[in-house]
Amino acid sequence: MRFTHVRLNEWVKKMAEMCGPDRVVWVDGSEEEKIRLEKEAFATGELLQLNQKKMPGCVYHRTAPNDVARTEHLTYICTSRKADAGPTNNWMPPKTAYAKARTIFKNAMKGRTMYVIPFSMGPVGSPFSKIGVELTDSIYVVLNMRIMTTIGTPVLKKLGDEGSFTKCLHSKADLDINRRLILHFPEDNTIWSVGSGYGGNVLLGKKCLSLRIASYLGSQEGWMAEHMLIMGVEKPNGHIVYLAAAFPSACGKTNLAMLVPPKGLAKKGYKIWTVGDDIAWMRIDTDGGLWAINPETGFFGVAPGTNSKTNPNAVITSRTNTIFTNVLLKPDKTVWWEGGDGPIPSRGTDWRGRPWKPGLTDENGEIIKGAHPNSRFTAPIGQCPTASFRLQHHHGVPISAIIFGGRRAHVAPLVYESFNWQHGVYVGATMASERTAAQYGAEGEVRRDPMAMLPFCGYNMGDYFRHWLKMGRTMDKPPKIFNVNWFRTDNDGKFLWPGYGENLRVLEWIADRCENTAEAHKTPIGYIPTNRSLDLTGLKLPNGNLEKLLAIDKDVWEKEMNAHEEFFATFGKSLPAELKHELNSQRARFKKA
Ligand code: O2Y
Ligand code: MN
Repeated sequence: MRFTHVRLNEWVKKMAEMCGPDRVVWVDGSEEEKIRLEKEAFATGELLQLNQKKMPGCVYHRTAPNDVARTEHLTYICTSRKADAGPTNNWMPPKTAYAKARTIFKNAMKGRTMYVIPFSMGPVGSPFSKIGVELTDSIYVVLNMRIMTTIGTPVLKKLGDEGSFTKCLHSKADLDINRRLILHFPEDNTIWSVGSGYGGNVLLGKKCLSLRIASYLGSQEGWMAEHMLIMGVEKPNGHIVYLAAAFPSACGKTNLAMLVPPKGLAKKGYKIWTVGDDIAWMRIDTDGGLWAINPETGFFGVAPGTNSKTNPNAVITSRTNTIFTNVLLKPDKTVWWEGGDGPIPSRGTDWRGRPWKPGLTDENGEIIKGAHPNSRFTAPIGQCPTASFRLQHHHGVPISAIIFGGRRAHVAPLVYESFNWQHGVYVGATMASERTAAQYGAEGEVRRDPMAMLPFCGYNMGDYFRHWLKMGRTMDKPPKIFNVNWFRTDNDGKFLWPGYGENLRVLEWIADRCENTAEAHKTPIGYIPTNRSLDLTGLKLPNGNLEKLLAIDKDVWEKEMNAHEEFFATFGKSLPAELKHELNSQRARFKKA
């Protein structure tokens, strides 16, 4: 393949001059290349080959102990004006950011290879898709990008001589957290990431491009980049209703995206189709409706807690051709994690590379985990038993409903439908989740996370809300907007709803509402199911639970709406007036009720 894209060549040359690699290799995406890169990484210890009899095509990787999750405090939006990054983002002026990072990138790739990865987020050639080129000194990154996106020659071909692309530069450098920066330059369509070798910090097509840069591009070009799963609910009559759903972390987004229908509903003919588990790019199509693609081709899923009960489809998906990061390595070169299948191994090597056995404690008497809580599997979406047949469709799938959700013990009912798009935007903008005991921080503390985009919106969130409102006005047939809460508890802290596959009962109601075939009654916060409109066939819900799940407590909501007001105040003048109006209208409805 001849490289005829002058701007691309010049940029690669310039970045190589700064980073000083021993060689530059253009990635073609072929199978031979994958085998060659794996072999090289096995030789250096960057990767370990797993048991090929039990786990064909699977490999193992450990990251530095200080480098195990996205580092939000080191993540910046670098716009000329601070106001354009808004109150929810870290901001640095572009000039300062480039200068700071340049000193870290300088000769950071000495003795290493710089890989040039052309990649397409979305099917190559689709009007939804965007091309990026990531330069990296990590084979682990190349192999992950290979699963998560389409890479190599077909993308370069599509780029041609002058196609536009996001410039993505990454170096592990010395993995020093004090010299780690994740920088986004929306005005330059550029991302620079240095000092990390893990996940969202380095797979630059994922959060950095597909959410932060893409949300900015979407606001300029009239489309939406959202932190949402996409799934199809096939009804017994064969009609598939597509939903997009946003949840903060620790709400089971990946599990929901590939849910297994409970027996009763499966027997009726319900089926699930997985389009994506993390990101949705949505455009208004010629029918005036909203259509979505998943720009990714893989899952970067959390391993702990994933098992044949919580997510059988993820277990099947990650049996082959999967990269495991920071999980426990067993003596037979297979893997395990807390909350995984099978018996707890009697010994192994933990995610830090230390000998491990159950019950080991650290100097504070805390149990040492075999797998890091944020350990991951990177697996191709095509291997998922419920993978949608429309994954490669250039216009994606038509979205009938948008679902917001969070983990709320007492506030939100199991499900409610907003009155209209504008009210739905208010519901999304006030989304929140309560911390679990497993999360860092005070248990029960409420964290606002509008549209689950707080760490991922690449521009001022007030303007982002305004963009949502405008998209609604532009559509002939906007999707209906719902809110769900699988985590409501009784006074003893016991969950009222069984969750997992049973969540399909709620999705069924949502799908039926989209087709105007399910009953609801009006409350001050929106429409909720009538007692008989939720399909509970075969579910033994304890007496009284449904009423508790759907209850709306006026006093609790009074406090909640005060919190909304406080949250809105943090946006100052950038908050669209429509959202304050929705809050006031909701208050008035409660007064009247
Ligand atoms: O910690 C990381 O680097 C990964 S974060 C992540 C990965 C896959 C899907 N979603 C997320 C997230 O933080 O929302
Ligand atoms: Mn995510």
